Amino acid sequence: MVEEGPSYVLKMVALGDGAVGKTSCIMRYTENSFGESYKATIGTNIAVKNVEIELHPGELSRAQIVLWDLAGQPTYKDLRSRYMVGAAIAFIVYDVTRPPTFLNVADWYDNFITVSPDAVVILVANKVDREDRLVPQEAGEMFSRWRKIDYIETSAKTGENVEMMFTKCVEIAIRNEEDRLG
Ligand SMILES: Nc1nc2c(ncn2[C@@H]2O[C@H](COP(=O)(O)OP(=O)(O)OP(=O)(O)O)[C@@H](O)[C@H]2O)c(=O)[nH]1
Ligand SMILES: [Mg+2]
Repeated sequence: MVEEGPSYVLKMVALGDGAVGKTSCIMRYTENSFGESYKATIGTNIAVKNVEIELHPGELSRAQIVLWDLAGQPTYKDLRSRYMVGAAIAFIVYDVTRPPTFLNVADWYDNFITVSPDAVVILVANKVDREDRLVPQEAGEMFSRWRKIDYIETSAKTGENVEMMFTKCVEIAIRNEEDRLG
């Protein structure tokens, strides 16, 4: 018998430079779809995903994940810090074929952690399906060890690790919430 556990509403924000694949990861996760053509996100889009997670054997927790997809283009900088407020989770994405998007990860991280210091953060190396990869795995692992955050390699195109990335963050965020509530 699986019993009904508590339910949670978690705000999750997508961070990272323009065209790294934030919207694509969200689309893969929420609709299991992918598009090759690039349409820059204008301002913010919000998507919702309901999940059920068996964190403790025999007890099903429900979570509604409210995904805030923020535009990565620099013009939206002011808007973004306001949108980061109250996030339980952030995923910071870079494009492994474009080193500058990796070099900006530290800025994304610092800006976010100032606004939401207790949130769960995961670093996402996206587009690992591409043959022209330039940012090695070691670079992402270095950042992850330095800032003590999780690191995962994904492809929104093939779907590799995308669901796992979201599930992992949600599980950690729920555990944190449980600890906080006692
Ligand atoms: N090969 C490959 N292409 C990808 C992948 N993820 C995204 N893309 C492509 O990269 C481009 C940008 O993807 P988006 O998801 O729109 O990027 P974004 O980070 O939301 O960009 P902004 O909304 O401008 O901040 C699109 O052309 C996608 O098809 C991936 O894993 N592999
Ligand atoms: Mg987008």
